[in-house]
Amino acid sequence: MKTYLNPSQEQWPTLAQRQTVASADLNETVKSIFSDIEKNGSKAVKKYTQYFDGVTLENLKVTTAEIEKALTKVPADLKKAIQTAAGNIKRFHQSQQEIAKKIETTSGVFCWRESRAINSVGIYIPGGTAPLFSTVLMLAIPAQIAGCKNIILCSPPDKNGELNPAILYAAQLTGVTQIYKVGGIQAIAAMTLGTDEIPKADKLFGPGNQFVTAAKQYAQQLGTAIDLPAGPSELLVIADDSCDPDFVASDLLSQAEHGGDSQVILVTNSETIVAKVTSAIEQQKAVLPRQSVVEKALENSRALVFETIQKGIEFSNFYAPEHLILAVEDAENMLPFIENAGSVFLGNYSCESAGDYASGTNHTLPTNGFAKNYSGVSLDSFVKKITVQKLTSKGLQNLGPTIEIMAEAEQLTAHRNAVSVRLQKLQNGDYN
Ligand code: HSO
Ligand code: ZN
Repeated sequence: MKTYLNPSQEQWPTLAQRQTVASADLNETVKSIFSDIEKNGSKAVKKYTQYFDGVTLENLKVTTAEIEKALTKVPADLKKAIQTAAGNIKRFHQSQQEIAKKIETTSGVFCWRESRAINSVGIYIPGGTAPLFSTVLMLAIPAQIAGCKNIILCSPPDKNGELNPAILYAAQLTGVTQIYKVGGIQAIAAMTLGTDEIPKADKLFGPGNQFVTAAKQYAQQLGTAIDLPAGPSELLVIADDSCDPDFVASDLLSQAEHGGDSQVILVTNSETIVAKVTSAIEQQKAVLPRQSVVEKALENSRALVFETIQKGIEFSNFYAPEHLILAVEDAENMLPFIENAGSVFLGNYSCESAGDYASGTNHTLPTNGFAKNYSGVSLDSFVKKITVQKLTSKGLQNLGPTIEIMAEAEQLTAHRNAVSVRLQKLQNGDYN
């Protein structure tokens, strides 16, 4: 980790830069797979599964028998841990349910908002080295609370044509309605377009590699909503003398282990802390199984020493991290100064892993500076808000003249008339 002492404001944009992955232009590939799947449905999906995942599948849908078999393979303690996490995630997302507040803006004019679930949501769970069954919890639980009718899950099959048992356990625990053994561009295309086997989703969720990301972007162009612009994981830790360098090192490593493109940043007011954290990183790293991934991530990570923690917070707001740990004295009092961050962790005991797995908050968060203008996934991501109004005759009499004047000024006479015909009849005594 390279250290910068009191970096000037001019250096901030460079220091806030994320690694730019030279992403191949995948658009043509994405388009051709989408159009093949549109024409040939699940026959095409199976063809790509054979080509990209190396397995020939007769059925893409995971059967009840397969789920039951998988459930026997998940160790009891893992099942229990998943249940505990699911309980907390459920409680936190249930607390986001809004009770419609009806307000009277003018006497006799009532306005309110109601939530309705998005009918069909598609959840993509990547396969590969780390089977993210925790992401199943983060996406399916709020979908279930929202009342989404179809909760479709797609994940790439392994070489034996199977899905990770913990993914299946989490899916059946959280009310996923259909599970398919499909990954990559073909999964996103199938959920965007709908096939003879896989239903069409109204909104797509979940992380993925550059193929999945490109496919989700294309899906968005076709009118299917997506959760967030995807990007590699990141963590910024602000630490002062009250921190424990071992804790800080463990947090930085926990995020660095996600991928070589992850970025972790230490912001502090003391060079001694940088030295202590760096040596703790060296020690802890030595026994990590994903050491090479961690090392790659640390190459594009940095330690920044500012004169004051306040200045460090300014940098953090500029960087807008996905995750922000405040390992500082009186962390809670610092919170009002935090303007841009996906999720904040207060004090020495709030490790990022808690939010990744089990405390209750969602781990699908804005990366790459998008915390400046996006929120993480929440119950809101699975609903639409419908506004409703009701005007009584008195309400229309009170507000009508305002509407008439505005419509007249916009030269929209029919708009004005919609008020005038009513007011006229009310004045005539046609209605009471
Ligand atoms: N830190 C990841 C989520 C995750 N961590 C899943 C472990 N499993 C989101 O940035
Ligand atoms: Zn993580």
